[in-house]
Amino acid sequence: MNHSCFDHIPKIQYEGPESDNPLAFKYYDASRVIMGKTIEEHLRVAVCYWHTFCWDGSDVFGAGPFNRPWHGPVNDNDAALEKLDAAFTFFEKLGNPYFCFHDVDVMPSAETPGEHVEKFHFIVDAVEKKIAESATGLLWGTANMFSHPRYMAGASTNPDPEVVAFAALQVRECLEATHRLGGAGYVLWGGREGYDTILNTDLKREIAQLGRFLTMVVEHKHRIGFKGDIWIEPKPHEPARHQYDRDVATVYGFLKNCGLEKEVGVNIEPNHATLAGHNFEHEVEMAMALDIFGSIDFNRGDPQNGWDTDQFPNDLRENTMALYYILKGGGFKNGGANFDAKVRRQSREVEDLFYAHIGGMDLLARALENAARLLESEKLISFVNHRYAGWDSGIGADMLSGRASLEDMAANALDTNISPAPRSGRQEYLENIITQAVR
Ligand code: XLS
Ligand code: NI
Ligand code: NI
Repeated sequence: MNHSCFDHIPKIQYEGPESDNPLAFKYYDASRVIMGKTIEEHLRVAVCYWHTFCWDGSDVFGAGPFNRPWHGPVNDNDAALEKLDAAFTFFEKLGNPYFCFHDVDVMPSAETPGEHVEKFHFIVDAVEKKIAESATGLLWGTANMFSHPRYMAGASTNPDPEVVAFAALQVRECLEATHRLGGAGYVLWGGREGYDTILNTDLKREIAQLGRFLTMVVEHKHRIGFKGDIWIEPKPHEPARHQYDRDVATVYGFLKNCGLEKEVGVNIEPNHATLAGHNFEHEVEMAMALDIFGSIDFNRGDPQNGWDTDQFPNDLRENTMALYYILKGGGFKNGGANFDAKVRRQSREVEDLFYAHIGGMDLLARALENAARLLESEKLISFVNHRYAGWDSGIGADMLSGRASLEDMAANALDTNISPAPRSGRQEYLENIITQAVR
């Protein structure tokens, strides 16, 4: 059933860059082909359930001003079904091919383990029907193991194994639901896996718990035959002072330590990258280099403060850079472009949800075109290849292949009396190439 709250919103169409219609795409032309794939196939856009359909606009200073037409007074089965109607009506109008959800986003509130399972199953049945009738599928699912007070000291890293058992129940249920709903991936964001003070924390034990839990999740994935990917979402802090999944490189070290680097990848969020002191493209390229690139939670932070403000992306240069490295690395496979972004608190009308997503999709389509042009021109790549060309043969190639030892390298330096000439890194020249490519 369609929800009537969007009756006044037309189906969002592509009208081209000259259009003045705020409820139309200017750049996101879903079926346009770029480098052999349509824009829709490249980006695999997803709308997130939590910020868009669950959040009521509340912040730490006050109650939520949104008053969404689909938010009932109590979060029971009927309210969950109404929210589901609203979500799929929104997807139909926007034309996004995917969505993402946490278990608790879609289901009515539940307290006990039995209640959780019963209520989750009830709504997953309804979600399955919706997906079957609509053009929007599931990109990824995840379990929310951070909002309920039971998780205040973490989920799998909790000092109390009973809390970990509850987390195991949620993950088992949500992973199985994701599988059943045809999801392409399953995400584990660290939530409260970290700590606020070392004074009450057995760090070594917590890391062991985290590793064992992840191993159990991977085992279960194989047991049920889920063919999608599992991704960890790095974040350096917030909510905990120290989060174990700090950034892509830290996650990789952790995966290596557990022997799971071939099993688990990363879901990168630009606002988390900047909180970790990196930029977006650094995290993308690091994941590509380590072969753990999975998916992206597109958003942006505020350069002047240190929070996860989760604003919709609007920086064309930043996103051109990120998409360049995504395309260069082969693009999305199971992953996609999820908008883990929320409208500002005063943007309280349903139109604002459309403006936000239209803007984000237009931005990504434009950034994708820029990135494709950059890649096809080979300007950056040929510069970089030339810069490292010395490694293709001679002592450089011998060192990398393991044929040359430290001794061989040192002897080579003496024998050939090397005197390497300093060369320009040409940063400004390269930045100008980006300036020219960003349109
Ligand atoms: C929070 C995270 C969260 C994950 C899903 O900062 O971005 O929204 O994406 O649990
Ligand atoms: Ni996220
Ligand atoms: Ni976030």
